[in-house]
Amino acid sequence: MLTSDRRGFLKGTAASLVVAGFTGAARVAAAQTGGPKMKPTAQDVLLVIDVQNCFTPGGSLAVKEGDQIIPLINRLATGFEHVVLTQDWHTPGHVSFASSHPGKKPFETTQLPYGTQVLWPDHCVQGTPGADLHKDLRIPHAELIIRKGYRKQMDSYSAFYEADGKTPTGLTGYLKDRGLNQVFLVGLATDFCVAWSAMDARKAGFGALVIEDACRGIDADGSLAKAWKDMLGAGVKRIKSSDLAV
Ligand code: VGL
Ligand code: ZN
Repeated sequence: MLTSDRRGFLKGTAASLVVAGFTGAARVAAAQTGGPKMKPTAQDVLLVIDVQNCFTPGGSLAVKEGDQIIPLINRLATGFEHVVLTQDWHTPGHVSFASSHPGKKPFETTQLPYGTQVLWPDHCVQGTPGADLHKDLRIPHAELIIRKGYRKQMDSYSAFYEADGKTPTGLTGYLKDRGLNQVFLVGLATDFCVAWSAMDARKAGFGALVIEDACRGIDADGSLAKAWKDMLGAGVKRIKSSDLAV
């Protein structure tokens, strides 16, 4: 039952709760799935991270089951007025590529001026098919595509700040200018670009919720468990698509 008490308890949660207009049957359905669902508002934005050919099966840095989330992302997107996409967008010979460091292999690390860098297979090179958004991604109403990682000497997992933690991509300003204050994240990879973007969203003052079943991770060396721990510590909320009324 949605007593006023329960409403009070839930007041701080994201998005608006679908309360008014529930039929008896809908109310029961909501109760069975663990309570009322969140409905995205006009101040919420869905941030779709790096759903690109390189990160899906057949790509050079393929994330396991990376293509399986695409139908879910397409459906979730219909429930959001505002959607922003990102594209990992590296120069040839990018500093994050193992091939740019003689003697190094993919998934090893190296020290760079901004910190420890994991070295990757070549991926998402500007203007190549691998950098294209996946052909099954269908979000025609997306309002912005933000590219990142385009400086040869600096990586950017995050959609908000490059790997030095201070060079802005411009997304913070864009969202603030448009009055958007809360970000729902989906896409690839949970433990790298999704996690860094979610934590930086908090750092920039936004609410951040990761829809976990609409993400897939790389999980190199325990990175997935660490990413969730770090995200929760930064105030990122971990939700499921079934928590949303979309
Ligand atoms: C990503 C590794 C390297 C990602 C991008 O999208 O998570 N991961 N570049
Ligand atoms: Zn990259």
